Amino acid sequence: MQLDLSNKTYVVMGVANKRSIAWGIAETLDQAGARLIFTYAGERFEKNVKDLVSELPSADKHLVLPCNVSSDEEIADTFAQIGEKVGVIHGIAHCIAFAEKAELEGEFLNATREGFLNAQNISAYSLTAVLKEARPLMTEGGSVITLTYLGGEKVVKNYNTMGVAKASLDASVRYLANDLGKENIRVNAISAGPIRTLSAKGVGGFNDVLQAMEDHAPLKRTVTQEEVGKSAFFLLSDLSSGVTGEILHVDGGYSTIG
Ligand code: KAL
Repeated sequence: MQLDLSNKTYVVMGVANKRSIAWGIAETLDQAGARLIFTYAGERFEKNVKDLVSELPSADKHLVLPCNVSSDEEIADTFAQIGEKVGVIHGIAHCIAFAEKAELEGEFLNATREGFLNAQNISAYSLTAVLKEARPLMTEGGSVITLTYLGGEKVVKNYNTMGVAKASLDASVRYLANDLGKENIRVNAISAGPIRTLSAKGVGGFNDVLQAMEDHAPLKRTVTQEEVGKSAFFLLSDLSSGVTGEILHVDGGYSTIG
């Protein structure tokens, strides 16, 4: 069993700022000694990510690259660069989702074809698209995680089109786990409880969801980026060597309450 990740390399996709769950995961992996490759969505996040990474204790060994996951060419290009620069990778934290604001309020029935497909494209298909390019670099086996949410399993007010995208992501995790298990590549998801991130900003009802956690979750509180980071460490490391195709709820037990 290996708790030290100093000879491992992970790709962390989707840091927007220091509140990002992806950043909580990155800090945990950095502390364990891993080498990290960060990918960001567009120019507006570049400086943020580079500044944050430069503050990590092991900043020197990490890399920061752009990757717009709506483009197959960009994904191929990013992973080609990763292959050239580091060779083998041992895992990925895919922390990427998007739905237009209009899709995140009122009735799900108002979803537009374009909004629905865009959410599926960025939030669900991107995991498969990334794994197509990452697979040839994972020659020593590995572990991949993505972030999902309860709204893909149950109806959560306002989550709407994103809920359907998360259901698709959850199913993708199971099919990808089945495809890649023979190569000792594991694929799992963390279903985090609500955390105040940039994604959550400006979408209706977020405070009510936080309050419901404090009132009804068995732990009677919300969870932190660090707690998701610790569970991500479990899933990305050898500690979870027998776990794949799983959705791990890091939500203070909220999803168990009827
Ligand atoms: C029920 C909850 C309340 C909030 C409802 C919907 C949340 C949807 C998440 C989705 C990823 C948010 C967006 O895509 C927002 C986007 O339209 C505007 N924001 C951006 O473009 C910013 C700048 C970038 C960084 O955001 C993204 N995503 O690229 C759900 C809560 C309780 C739990 C949450 C927040 C779940 C989740 O999926 O994030």
